[in-house]
Amino acid sequence: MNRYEQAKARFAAYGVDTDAALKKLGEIPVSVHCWQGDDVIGFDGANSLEGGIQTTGNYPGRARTPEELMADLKFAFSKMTGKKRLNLHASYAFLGADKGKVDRDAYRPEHFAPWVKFAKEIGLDGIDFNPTFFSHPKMKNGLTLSSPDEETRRFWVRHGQACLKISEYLAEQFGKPCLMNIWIPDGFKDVPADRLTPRLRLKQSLDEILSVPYDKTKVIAAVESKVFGIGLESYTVGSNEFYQNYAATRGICCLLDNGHYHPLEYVSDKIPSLLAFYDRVALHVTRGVRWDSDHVVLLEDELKEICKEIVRGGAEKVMIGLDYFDASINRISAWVVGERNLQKALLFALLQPSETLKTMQDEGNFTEQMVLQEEMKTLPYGDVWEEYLVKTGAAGSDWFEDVRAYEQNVLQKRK
Ligand code: RNT
Ligand code: ZN
Repeated sequence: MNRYEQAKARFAAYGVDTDAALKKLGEIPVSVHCWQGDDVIGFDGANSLEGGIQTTGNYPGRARTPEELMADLKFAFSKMTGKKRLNLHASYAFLGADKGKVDRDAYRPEHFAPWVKFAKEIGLDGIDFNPTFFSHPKMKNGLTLSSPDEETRRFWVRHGQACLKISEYLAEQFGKPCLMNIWIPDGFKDVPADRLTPRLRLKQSLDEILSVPYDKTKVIAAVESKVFGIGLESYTVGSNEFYQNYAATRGICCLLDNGHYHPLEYVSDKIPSLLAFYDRVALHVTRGVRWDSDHVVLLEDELKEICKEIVRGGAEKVMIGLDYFDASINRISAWVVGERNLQKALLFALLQPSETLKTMQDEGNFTEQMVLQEEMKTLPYGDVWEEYLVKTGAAGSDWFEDVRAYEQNVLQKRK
């Protein structure tokens, strides 16, 4: 018996089918964010990140052009595993001759055609999309969709509307729905004089965006709440309560970013709470260290709990996306480590004897439930993971050697 066969027998003793788990793992799509490669700068004119978020670090090799970002992404994807999608921001438009002439409120599907070509060439499952409501001169006093300045507010509404059309195009190109996630930075550094009116304006703006006809089977619109941003510590217009009620009353989706809550609130607990009311829920998987710092996703307990809830709730109901940006280490490695950790955590979740554990819970058999949960923690997951890499032809655990070579041959030459 080889190591996988031995592991398979160990899991089988608990009623867990490792072959079935590996098959399922290969079917769960993960949307990989394009913005880890260039520190969230984009191609449409920004040279710094604005809107309460920040990348820290100065590691050499940031992608500075669309060509560099695509090359890096292609290389990073070759070291990842499983079914993957690309998560794009509007600021990554290919404007070509429209550069300097067409602003974000008039971006069109054709500005994203090179991304479609790229994603198809490297065999991705589809593209998800995000309007970019930050790092742009049309933000006024830090506000976009909630701005009291009508011209500013209307500009950003038109941006959202343009993005709905682009999302619809992306869905059509792959024959799969496109998640369009709305996150805005709007908020205040200090004690607000009015907490309600900005929210009423945001509500109106979102209604205006969603009033353009779009095919709801193609575009899944989502809203991402947040508790605070850097320099916007006292108030966030798009709070959790605001967006959950908005999504519920408008029939759209909530996106949960696990860096966007107080440290003792857990997204693993929010997923099933929302699934009690919504058909689906979207995620931004990240790792906040003391704040929404967007560190690389590591294989930690909360990630495992999140993945257990994804698997238990029905993986097709949870749209998984990654959202982190570390500029202090090799950016390709950051991409790959985070994506592989998510896959490992999904595998861990798929290898739990979930039905047995549920029955124990229902029967009030909490002693045995604890014993089994703890016993499961030391089973040979690594051997099942290695089998997955072999079966899917994914890069082995020595993938970093190639990243080191890429750093020397490509990244270090970017000066
Ligand atoms: C910011 C949000 C948002 C962004 C990306 C770039 O706090 O998490 O999702 O990180 O859209
Ligand atoms: Zn996010």
